[in-house]
Amino acid sequence: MSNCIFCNIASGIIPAQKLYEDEEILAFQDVSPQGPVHFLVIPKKHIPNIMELEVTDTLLIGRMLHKAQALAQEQGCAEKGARFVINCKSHGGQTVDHLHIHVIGGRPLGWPPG
Ligand code: DGP
Repeated sequence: MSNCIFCNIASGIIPAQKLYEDEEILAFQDVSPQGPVHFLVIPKKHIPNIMELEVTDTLLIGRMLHKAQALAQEQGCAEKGARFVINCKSHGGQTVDHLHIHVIGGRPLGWPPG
């Protein structure tokens, strides 16, 4: 989608600090980090949010989660862990309407969310 920020990052129109890329998925640093570690994992194809995920996307979302885990480990989160978050629509606090997994770590995080 031409007016989607993350589609434009995936296609290289908008620059980002990329951590990983293949034909289906992209991981990059969040522009507004909420911890020493904060990156996003997105599908390159435009899926607006997790409510729109299809059963045919099962392998894709599995690969995204596995890549989120691997990158979190690379960034030193294996021992103490991290937060893996998918915000969805207005009540979930989603601000960019392109499915993304947040990985936030490097410090203790509070729970429950406000
Ligand atoms: P959410 O609220 O779950 O939709 O999170 C969207 C995240 O996307 C938020 O943490 C900030 C990040 N973000 C928004 N615009 C950009 C951008 O242009 N570049 C990068 N790297 N991150 C962005």
